[in-house]
Amino acid sequence: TIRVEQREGVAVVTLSRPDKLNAVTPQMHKELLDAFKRIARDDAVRAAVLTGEGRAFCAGQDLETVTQNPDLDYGELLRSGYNPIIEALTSLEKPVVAAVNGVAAGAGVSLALACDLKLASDKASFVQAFVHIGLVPDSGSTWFLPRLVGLTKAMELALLGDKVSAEEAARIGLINRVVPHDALMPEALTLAERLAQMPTRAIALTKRAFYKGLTVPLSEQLAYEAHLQAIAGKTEDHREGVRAFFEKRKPVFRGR
Ligand code: LHQ
Repeated sequence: TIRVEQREGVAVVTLSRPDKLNAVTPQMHKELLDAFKRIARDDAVRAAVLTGEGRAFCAGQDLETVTQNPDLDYGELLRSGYNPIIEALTSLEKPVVAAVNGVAAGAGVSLALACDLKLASDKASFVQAFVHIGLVPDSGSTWFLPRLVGLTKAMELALLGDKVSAEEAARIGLINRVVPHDALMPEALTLAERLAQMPTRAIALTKRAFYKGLTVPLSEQLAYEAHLQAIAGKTEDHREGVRAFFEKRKPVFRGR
């Protein structure tokens, strides 16, 4: 239900149930978690792209799996299905680019929000669909939304569940940038390839710092930055960066 391709230091993960708008099944949970665990372990991969096949990015939970199983424990579905994937994305020590190719709904939006940089096609849209079926935003949406767009807008998106265009999503800071539909994958790959040649350790530590910083007081964050900088300062890539600066040449970072 997903495809993983590898090229030039970049892994491309494609949600692949196009006839179901890439709605998420238990099988897809398993495959996604597996894919990001493998990406985490593979030193040759230094960036990832997450996208969807066909006209949708991801329609969220496959609601057929819900109706087929009236005893389904939703808490458990989140704890064992979605949450580990969201944590795998945010804790991945490599940058992840979301290439939102079409509509994203429910937990499909959450998947995109858990990526580090978010590009969207001009045909993409974002729907906090949960409220339309009497559910709470999940898979991190209640955490990400107010942090990304502020509480005022987050409340509006979640309570009304209106479809937001890619352009509006970029304007409110839900995503980084909108690109013409046909340029989406080329741009996402160019961006990921660029990231794959950057100092991977520093990027990993930066991700960690930002996520921690969202939940701690400044004094604690200053101490954490000092801790992380001590680690970054010992990397080969840091030494190479400084050397290249004085030699007035482009640095060659190896991700260690
Ligand atoms: C679908 C789906 C879908 C199955 C379109 N499932 N078939 C959930 C449950 C429990 C606990 C844990 O957490 C979660 C997390 C969640 O993600 S809850 C939110 C689940 N997602 C939704 O409620 C979104 C439902 N879908 C939609 O609102 C629309 O389909 C969107 C906005 C995604 C796209 O709209 P359109 O472009 O107008 O397409 P469509 O509605 O015509 O859909 C096309 C087909 O895909 C259609 O089937 P059909 O046989 O008529 O062609 C839909 O039934 C099917 N489909 N989403 N999530």
